[in-house]
Amino acid sequence: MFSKAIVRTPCKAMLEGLTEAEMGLPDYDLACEQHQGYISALKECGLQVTILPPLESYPDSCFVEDVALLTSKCAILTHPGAPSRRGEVPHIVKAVEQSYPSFEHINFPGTVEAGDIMMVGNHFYIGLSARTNAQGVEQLIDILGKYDLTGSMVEMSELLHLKTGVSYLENNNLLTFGEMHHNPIFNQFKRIEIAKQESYAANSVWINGTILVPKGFPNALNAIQQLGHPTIELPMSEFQKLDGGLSCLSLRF
Ligand code: CIR
Repeated sequence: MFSKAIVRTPCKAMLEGLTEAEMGLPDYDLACEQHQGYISALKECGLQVTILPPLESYPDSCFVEDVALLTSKCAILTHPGAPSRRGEVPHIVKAVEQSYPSFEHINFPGTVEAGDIMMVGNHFYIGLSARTNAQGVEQLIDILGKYDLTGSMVEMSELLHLKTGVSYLENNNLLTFGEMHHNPIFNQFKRIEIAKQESYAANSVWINGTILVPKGFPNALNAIQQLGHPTIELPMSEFQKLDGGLSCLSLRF
C-alpha cells in the first residue's frame, strides 16, 4: 500500500519537452487541468499528495517518476539518460528527504530513469533502454541488494521506458504491449495483452486496489476491469504528446 505521492505542476516550457510522439504541441492550460484531475485521483486512492511548483528551466520536470526510485527501504536518486533532464534531480531532494533519512545515488557513467523500473513486491525489473544503461542497472541492483531487495535487467529495443510497455497490477497480473508480450522474463505472470492501437494504456497504475487508466482506450479498460478492481479513467492527451504516461507523473511511496 502507498500513503504518499509527489507530483510537480507542469511548466509552460513543457511545450519544448522531449518527444517522439509526433502528436503536436501540448496545450498548456489543458495539461494543467488534466494534471489537477490526476492529483484528485491520487487523493481518491488515499494518498497524501505533495505538489511541487513548476520548474521552467526543465521542460520535462512534471514527469517526476524518472528522477528517483522510492522503495519501502531506501530512496535512490537517479542519473537520467537524457542530459536535459539531469538538472531535475536535485530539485526533488527536499520533497523526498522529509520521508527518507538518506539517499543512494546512481552515478555517471551509469544512467537510470525510473520509468524503466517496475516494482513487483521486493523485486525490481529494470529496462535497458536508450535512457537507462547497463552500468546504471548494475549500480541499481547493487544498491537494492544492500537493502535485501533484488533487481533484474530487462532487455528491450522498441520502447522509451520499460513501463511504456508493461505495468504490474498486483496479484500476478501484468499489462503488456508489443515487445513485452512475449518476453520470457515475465513468463510467471498472467499477461493481459494491450493491442497496438491502445498501446498507451499499457501504462496504467495500481494504487491501493484502484487502477488508474488513461481515458479513451475502451478495450484496455474492459480488460483491466475484468480483474475486478475499481478503475479511474483519466484524460492524459497533453502528456501523451510528450511520451509521458500515467505512472511518470508521480512518485508513489
Ligand atoms: C521524456 O522524454 O523524458 C519525457 N518527455 C517523457 C518522460 C516519460 N516518463 C516516463 O515514462 N517515466
